[in-house]
Amino acid sequence: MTFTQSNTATGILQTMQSLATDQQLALFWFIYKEMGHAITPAAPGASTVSPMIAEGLLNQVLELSHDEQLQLQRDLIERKNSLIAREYGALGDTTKLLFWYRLSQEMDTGRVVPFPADYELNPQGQQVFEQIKGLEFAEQITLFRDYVSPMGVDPNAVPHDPETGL
Ligand code: 45D
Repeated sequence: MTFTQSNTATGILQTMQSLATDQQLALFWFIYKEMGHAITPAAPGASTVSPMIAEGLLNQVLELSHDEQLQLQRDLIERKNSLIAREYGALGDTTKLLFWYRLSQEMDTGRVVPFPADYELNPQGQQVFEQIKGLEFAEQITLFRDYVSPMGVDPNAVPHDPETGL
C-alpha cells in the first residue's frame, strides 16, 4: 500500500475509500468534529436536500441497538445489501450527506452508538485527514458528497434478491 502524494480531491477520495471500514468511520467522525460547527443545514429550497427523508431514515436507525447501528454504518460503507442500505441508495447525494451529518449529531447525543474516546486514526488516515483540512470548504463539501454517494446499495442497479426479499 503506497500513500497517495496527490493533493487533488480525486486522490484524496481514493485514499479515503481504500482505508479499512472502521478507519473510514473514524476519519469521517474526526471530520465531523473538525467542521461540524461550520455546517448549517440548508435553508428550505436552497438545495436539493430532503431533510424529512433523511430524518425518516435516521428514525429507523434510532430504533436499532448500538451494535446494530455500528453494523449498519459499516454495511453502508461496504455496500452490503439490506433494507436500509437500499433506502439509503435511493436518496439524493446531498440528502445522503445530511443523513451522515445527522448520524454524527446523534452520536453526540448518545442516541447513536458513541465514538470510543480512545480510538485513533492510523498514519494513513491521519495523513488524509490533514489533506482534507487543507481543502477549501466548497471542495470539502464536494469531496464528502462524492464519498457518501456510492455507499449503500442503489436499488435501481442491483437486482431483486429472492432469498432476502430485498
Ligand atoms: O467501538 O443541508 C469504530 C450542505 C470502531 C448543504 C466505532 C450540507 C470501534 C445542504 C468504527 C471507531 C451540502 C452544505 C465504534 C447540508 C467502535 C445541507 C464507530 C452539508 C463504535 C447539511 C464509529 C453537509 C462510528 C455536510 C459509528 C458538510 C463513526 C455534512 C461514525 C458533513 C461517524 C457530514 C460518522 C459529516 C461521521 C458526517 C457518522 C462530516 C459523520 C460525518
